[in-house]
Amino acid sequence: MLMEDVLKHPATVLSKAQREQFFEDGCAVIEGAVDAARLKRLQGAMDEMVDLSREVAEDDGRFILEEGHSPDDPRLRRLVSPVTHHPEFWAFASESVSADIAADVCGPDVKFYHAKLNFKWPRGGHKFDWHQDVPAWPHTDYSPMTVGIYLEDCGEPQGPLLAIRGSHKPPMHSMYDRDGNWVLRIPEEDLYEGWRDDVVSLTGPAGSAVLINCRVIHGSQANRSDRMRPMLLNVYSSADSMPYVTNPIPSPYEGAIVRGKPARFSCHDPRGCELPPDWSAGYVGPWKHQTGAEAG
Ligand SMILES: O=C(O)CCC(=O)C(=O)O
Repeated sequence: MLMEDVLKHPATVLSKAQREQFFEDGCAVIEGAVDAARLKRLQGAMDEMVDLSREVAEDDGRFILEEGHSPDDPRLRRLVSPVTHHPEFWAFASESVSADIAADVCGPDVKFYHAKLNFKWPRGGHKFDWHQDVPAWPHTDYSPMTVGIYLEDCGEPQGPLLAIRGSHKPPMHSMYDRDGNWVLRIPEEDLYEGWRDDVVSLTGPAGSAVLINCRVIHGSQANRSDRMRPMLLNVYSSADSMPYVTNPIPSPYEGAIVRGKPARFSCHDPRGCELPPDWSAGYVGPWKHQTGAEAG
């Protein structure tokens, strides 16, 4: 659904100002979005999954490990598709404020696409280079967006998500380098003059929701602190937005309608989208592709 049609529907959880900020900037932070009881359950599910990772010695499609990971000292970069591995995560993605927020910015009919739980372990947690999300998973329109939830407090030292305000509006950058390799990375020298003035640091206490438009340029720094930075990321679109490449993070819930009803007609934005490599042979996660990041 296109933005002008979304705005014809009243918002249910976002204020008018928050919704306008999201459409104008391509990003927003909603503090206190997740209630204390739900947050505790999500943290419990996360702890259970981290415990399970102790038995894992190398990336296995479920966990992407950070170097130094061991049974006594688990260090993770990502739990791939948390909705597949613990019911609490699917309950959250489908029944909670996460889907309500998506409905406020995607329109009343909302489709789930995929999820991930990104970690930045204390004194580590790799930086994420500047990139745009949607070239990794193009859809017929640009309604897809991510609801990110900080499961612990996230201030500057923890490596919060950073976004370049308004960068969802101009034509998108290529996620390939000059040699044609998919790098999911925008070199800073390719950004416009004065871009640093538009960087917003999306910090927030545990339970904050960070909203990210699928075209907005974003990234994050390493975690310089002694506290972990877990961030749950649920990706949704309008029900009438159709993905047309293999989902890099498939799950049994891909395409589930979590608000409203399924679409009868697809929505098409006239702006095309750069295509990613073929993910049908598997997806290794972004770190392997980003120049300078070690393999995950
Ligand atoms: O975890 C982060 O800091 C960045 C996440 C991100 O940009 C992504 O998954 O696309």
